Amino acid sequence: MFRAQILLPLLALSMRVVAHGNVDTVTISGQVYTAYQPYQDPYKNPVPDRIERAIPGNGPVEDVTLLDIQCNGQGGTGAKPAALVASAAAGDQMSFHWTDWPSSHVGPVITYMGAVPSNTDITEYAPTGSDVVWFKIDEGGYENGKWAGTDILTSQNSTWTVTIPSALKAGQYLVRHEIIALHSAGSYPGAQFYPDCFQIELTGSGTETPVSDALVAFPGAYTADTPGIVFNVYNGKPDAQQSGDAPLK
Ligand SMILES: *[C@@H]1O[C@H](CO)[C@@H](O)[C@H](O)[C@H]1NC(C)=O
Ligand SMILES: [Cu+2]
Repeated sequence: MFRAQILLPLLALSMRVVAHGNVDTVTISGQVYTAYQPYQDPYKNPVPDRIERAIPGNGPVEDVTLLDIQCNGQGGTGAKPAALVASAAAGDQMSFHWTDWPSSHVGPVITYMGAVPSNTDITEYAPTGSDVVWFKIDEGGYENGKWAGTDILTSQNSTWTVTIPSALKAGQYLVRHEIIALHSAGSYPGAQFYPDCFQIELTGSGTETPVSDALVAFPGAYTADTPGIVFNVYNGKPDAQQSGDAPLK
């Protein structure tokens, strides 16, 4: 009892100073882009144009019911469209380089894409929570004693690389790349979501679109009951149900 009373304020203090993280550069089809810099861009004049939608900082979203869970944001407002669009070809690679990721923040690294409606431009499109447009193209979880988020990421120069499905139909897409940190996820709320969204224009001769069963909305994809969102990392292995890419049709 005595010990707990002393430890609690210390813990609270250390949680405030711990660094989290965000994507700081992204390489798409060989072209390197500076990601949105939350601690620099807003203070520049003019504010630089980016392919990434603005994020409020390097901290997490924890409420899975807010629009913020989609592309990051603050206070439920979500993220606004960005000015630039990266060009990519189906089958090409995208590499996300994260700022130093704290070793305590273990969890999966997941990437979704979302097609922009053909009558809309991506620089004006922000999906609502009822737009069921997102499909998973990549996920790393826990395998052979290693977490994607931290162990693998750190061993790869803080870089996560995904391949755009080669059969995917050309057009504009949002790319939502996230780490879910599970170090406090034993109960909800607790899991920490760190999503970053990028705007791409896909070329190529692909004709396929995701099957409708594979599509989710943000918010909506994650709930307080989703396996893997409530998870005790200190007491077992993660549920494998989140793995696998979305099937295309
Ligand atoms: C690590 O990634 C950064 C950002 O992409 C890059 O500038 C740097 O050259 C990489 N380092 C190595 C050793 O690959
Ligand atoms: Cu953190």
